[in-house]
Amino acid sequence: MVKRSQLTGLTGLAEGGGSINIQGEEQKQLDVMTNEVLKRALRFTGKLGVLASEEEDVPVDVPSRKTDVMFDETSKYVAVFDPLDGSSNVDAGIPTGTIFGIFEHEEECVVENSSDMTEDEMKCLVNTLKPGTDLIASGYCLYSSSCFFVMTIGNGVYGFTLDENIGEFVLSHPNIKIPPTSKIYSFNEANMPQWDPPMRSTVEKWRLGTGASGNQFSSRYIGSMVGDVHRTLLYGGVFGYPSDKKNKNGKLRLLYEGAPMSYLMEQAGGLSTTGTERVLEIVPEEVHQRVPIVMGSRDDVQEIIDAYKNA
Ligand code: AHM
Ligand code: MG
Repeated sequence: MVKRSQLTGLTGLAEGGGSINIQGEEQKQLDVMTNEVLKRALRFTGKLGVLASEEEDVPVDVPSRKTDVMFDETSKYVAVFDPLDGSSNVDAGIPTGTIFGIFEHEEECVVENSSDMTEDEMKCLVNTLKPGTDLIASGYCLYSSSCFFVMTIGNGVYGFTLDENIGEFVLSHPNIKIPPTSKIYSFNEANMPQWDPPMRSTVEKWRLGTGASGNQFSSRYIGSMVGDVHRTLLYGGVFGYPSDKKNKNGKLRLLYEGAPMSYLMEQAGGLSTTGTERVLEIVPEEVHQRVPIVMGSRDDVQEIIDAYKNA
């Protein structure tokens, strides 16, 4: 859909700009449609109990398990996802992606009417929100010059490339390991004056080549987390959206952006921190909660953690 969107009238805002998600962001047509496609595809696996999405106000109980023969006691997984991350870029043909995480969920939430939930029903659904340390799988799909599918099930990171000639994802990047030190940082540098002093001073050192590694850093920033994280995993680097004066929790969402990507990053031998906390250990209190993030090559992220510790 993304690839053909310029030809099929799927560019631009949903409902001519009238569709706003719970976070106050205008939804693009593709945000809405990719969310629907994912919901439907996940539902048809028959293994899904609850899902939470960037484009849904609250966690959603996958309906009619009781009556639908496809659903049985194996419907025990919770899927969290951002259906089209970086969608502000999509009309210009810049890479976008889908981010997902999978949790196990023992308790069954029976929701009678999802548009009018009782407090208990809502509590049950919110209880499905777990810290990243409980993820049993996570990954992303990157829609770029190739379509990549990169995932972990807790034993390393594996990258697949879609071979359109045969319609299959082919293992192209077995056991991805991020280089331990790097020369690339990837932040929205326009926010730098607003960053916390330890963050700012470390990046200033990297610019000058006076940081711990002595490397003179270069800057790469697409503004699409999936693309920036993909490059960071393969080439090494530090990607982030740190806390700033205006946005204490940065911009990225914990549940379906921060935690799944942090799980991948750690599985590839890298680190992911808020500056003061391991991102994977943060227990979400709400679906769309934001979290400051600095992730990537181990030694460089450690330098940021040390700078916060010493501050
Ligand atoms: P989105 O989920 O609404 O697309 O926002 C997330 C995106 C990330 O892909 C990217 O890292 C970040 O927002 C870029 O933000 P900014 O434009 O402030 O640099
Ligand atoms: Mg996003």
